[in-house]
Amino acid sequence: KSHLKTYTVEEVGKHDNENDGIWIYYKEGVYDITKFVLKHPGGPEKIMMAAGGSIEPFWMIFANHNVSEIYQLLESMRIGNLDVSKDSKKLEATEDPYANDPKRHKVLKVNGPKPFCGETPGPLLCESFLTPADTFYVRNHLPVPEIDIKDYELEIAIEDDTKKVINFEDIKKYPKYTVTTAIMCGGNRRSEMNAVKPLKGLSWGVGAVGNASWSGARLTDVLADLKINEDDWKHVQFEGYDLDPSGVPYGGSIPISRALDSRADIILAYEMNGEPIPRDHGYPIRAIVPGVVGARNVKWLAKIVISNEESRSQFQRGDYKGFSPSVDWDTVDFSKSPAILDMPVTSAICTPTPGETVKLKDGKIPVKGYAWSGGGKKIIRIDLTVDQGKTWHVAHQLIDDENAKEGRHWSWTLWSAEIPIDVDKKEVEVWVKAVDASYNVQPESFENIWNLRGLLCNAYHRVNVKIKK
Ligand code: MTE
Ligand code: MO
Repeated sequence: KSHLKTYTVEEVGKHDNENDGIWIYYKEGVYDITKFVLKHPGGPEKIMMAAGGSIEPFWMIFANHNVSEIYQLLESMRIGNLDVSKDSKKLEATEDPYANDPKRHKVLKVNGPKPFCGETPGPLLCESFLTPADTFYVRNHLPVPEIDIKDYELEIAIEDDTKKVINFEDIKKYPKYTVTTAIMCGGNRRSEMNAVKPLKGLSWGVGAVGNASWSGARLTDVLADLKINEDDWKHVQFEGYDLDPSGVPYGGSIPISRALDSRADIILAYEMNGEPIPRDHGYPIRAIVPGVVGARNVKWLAKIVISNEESRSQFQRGDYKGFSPSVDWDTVDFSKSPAILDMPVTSAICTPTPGETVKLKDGKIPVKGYAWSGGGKKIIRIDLTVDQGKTWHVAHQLIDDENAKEGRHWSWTLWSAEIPIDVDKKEVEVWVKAVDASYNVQPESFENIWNLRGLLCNAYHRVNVKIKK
């Protein structure tokens, strides 16, 4: 790096716009990111916050950048060294914005420490119909906000016009309604799609999903006195109390027709499995939108906006969307795909785990897992094969929410099966696919559903198992 020019903090600071070029510095390197800004997966606005300055404080917030690929990418844009000698402005150690995050259960497999992202191990997942809050997967995009329940406020607005501000006690006054639903991250099972062709994003296994009972006020009850006409508006936006460094909250939105449909069972939840919602899962109030991608279940709910526009959040408009397998980061246009709402049918084998050795019992191996379909569609069948589809076995035991009404099967289905294995087999690949009430079936392979963000990863789940006689 010694042949490169040395720049002062002031010189870098002049390059904070397209005309002069967009530079940033990181530790002792100076980088020209002008061409990269538009390609930034997190959106150009986000990376522009660092223009002309240090990227370090932002990477402390968006700590998913702390991976070697990103350091390499940055290094490829290096144009110089930062003058640290006479640079009195050397940044003092910035305080860790995640210092106040809650403690997590050790069993969660950490996919990213800051923001915290951790999943439930498969074998634990299929042990209980209701996933305990402590071992429920966590997907945060920012530090967990610290909220004192006495100060908690929820603002409800129509476009820019605040209609009311209610507190925690006000929300508890509405009839208490309980809904049992799975929540699944749009990137669940991404590691399998990543194996086909590398993706950007957290490498989730099968555990970015959980099923819990949530209690709170119905959204339709809370909105009732606003007398909203469904034909006048298009979206209901949710904003969280978690803010990025520029003060923009996490957000998401759902269509107005869904929000105003009491049978969509959307609630402003204050309990998870009968207890106050833990901090990681949205304390004190979180939106529960059954059947849809995890991202719209906004935690630490701060604001609800009735609007003609979708949420402006990056996570609504610039992420959590699907694309053709041929679209890459140079050609992607996020405005061209609709935001994911209902999730497609999926299933996964939770035991045995990939590579596990299983002992034959009466010539069979036991297999357990989950299945789920978005939009309230019931799971009607689980098919398994150990011979690449020549013979299919139907899982015999299905545990789901027996009380769920038609079209409101929000919970997952846990299933189990014992599959006969040929005596001479030392190794088999177990495949599973689920069928939902609309006879939607999972796609066979990841090749043809690959998409650059690694979302909607619902191809057959295939697990290689070693057999012990
Ligand atoms: N809400 C807020 N305010 N901030 C977030 O980062 N993450 C979303 C959603 N709601 C998120 C949020 C995503 S992408 C998912 S998958 C779920 O919360 C995860 O919920 P959990 O952490 O309770 O499992
Ligand atoms: Mo997610």
